[in-house]
Amino acid sequence: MSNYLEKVLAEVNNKDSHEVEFKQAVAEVLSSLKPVIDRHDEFRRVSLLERLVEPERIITFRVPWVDDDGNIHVNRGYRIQFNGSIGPYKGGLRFHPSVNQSIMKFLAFEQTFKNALTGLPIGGGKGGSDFDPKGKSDNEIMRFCQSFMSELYRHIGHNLDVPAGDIGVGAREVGYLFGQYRKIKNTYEAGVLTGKGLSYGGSLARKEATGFGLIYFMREMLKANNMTLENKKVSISGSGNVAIYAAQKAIEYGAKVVAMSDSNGCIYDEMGIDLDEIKRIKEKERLRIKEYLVEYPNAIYMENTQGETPSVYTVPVDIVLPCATQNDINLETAKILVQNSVIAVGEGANMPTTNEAIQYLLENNVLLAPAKAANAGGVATSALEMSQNSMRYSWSFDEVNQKLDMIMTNIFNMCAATAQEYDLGTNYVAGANIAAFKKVSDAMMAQGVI
Ligand code: NDP
Ligand code: 2IT
Repeated sequence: MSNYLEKVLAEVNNKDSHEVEFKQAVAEVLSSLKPVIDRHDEFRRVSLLERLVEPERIITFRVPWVDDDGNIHVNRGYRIQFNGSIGPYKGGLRFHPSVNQSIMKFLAFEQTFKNALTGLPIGGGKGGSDFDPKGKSDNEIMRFCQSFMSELYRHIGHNLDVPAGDIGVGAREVGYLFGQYRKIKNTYEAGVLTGKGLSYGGSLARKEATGFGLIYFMREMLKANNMTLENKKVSISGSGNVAIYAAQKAIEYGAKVVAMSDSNGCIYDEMGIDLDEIKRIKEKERLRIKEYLVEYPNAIYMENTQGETPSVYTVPVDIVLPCATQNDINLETAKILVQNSVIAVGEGANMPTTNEAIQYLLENNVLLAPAKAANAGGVATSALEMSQNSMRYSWSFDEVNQKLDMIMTNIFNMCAATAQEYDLGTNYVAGANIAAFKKVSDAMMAQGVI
């Protein structure tokens, strides 16, 4: 690493020493940037990296709500407006008990680069709460969302900051959030949230976009290495929004999805998983994945054990798609994947692979589709939703899907071309980091020291 990069990284490590995930995300990006920083001393002269790692604004707020028995609870809400140089802050909301400032900052930092890669005019942001939606009634979810928006509304707007979904936040939650925003502001500002329902300004194909986009990226990455998805065995960590639609598109391309998971454990179905049954269990009934055994008693269920490799990564497959949460694949897990001769890993989740595991996978010639490029289809389609809202018009499913495919293909080509330009072979991780950095830094340089 260059002296300048090392200095900035040391400052982050020192200033934000308790923010483990944020430090990890910054180290991952900065460690790729040496060739660019070495060529351009002007970044150091205007303290560009120091500004790049400091969020423009961090908002935290109290979220009180009343459960069905009349008990009062208090959660913490966040919105991190990380970098607005390319457009309004854009990024999802995560409701999960693990949410804290470090996780919010890492997600908003990653989002800044991801959004730049889409080529669309969106800056980077993220938000959420340590609220746990599991086991809550529909009314409790609604009251929580209303309380959350009663504070968030003053910080967002279609030209300012546009939230969407992430873990624990889907169409139901976005609906309640939008309703409360509309009520408080007394205006129909459709483009203030994305991932909306189709009856009130949502975009066709937004629900499918992150998973489909991941597979479009994977298709291009395999093609560039003379392979296809046909007849490949796939395991997918998670069974939420990203996991389900990644599975659907992979199956459409002739792959066989043999394993999927939730936070409790994994199902393995040698015959290929019945995705309609997964949709019923997870999307509709919001049950545990173990329920799959009721219809398919011949499938195998493996419960996760605390501290041990999640079972979904132990099954023999060609392609692995982590679509659950951060740091799912550590070095030990990466070694298992290499032992099992996995060809490719596609990151549907944000930062699912630790930095040591990334290194190990790349050294062992596993093709790695990095999150900030490979899962950008969701936010890209959110930006298409914003376009449609501005036009007061909506495109057909095919039209949106075609645009998504083109965007993902462009992103892959950009990562590959950048890797080639800097002599990095098939290191698409560094390719994505450098390509994204160039876009964000160009916009920041042009706008002066702010
Ligand atoms: P969902 O809430 O729909 O699904 C999350 C899935 O991950 C569930 O199956 C959940 O299991 C599982 N999971 C396992 N372990 C954990 C854990 N420790 N914390 C949280 N979830 C866990 O979320 P999404 O599918 O929307 O998001 C999945 C990943 O994709 C996240 O990393 C998100 O940031 C990323 N992403 C999402 C985008 C989107 O458009 N939604 C866009 C780009 C990235 P269980 O049911 O047991 O909770
Ligand atoms: O991580 C992500 O890119 C998302 N959760 C989607 C964000 C969005 O604004 O659609």
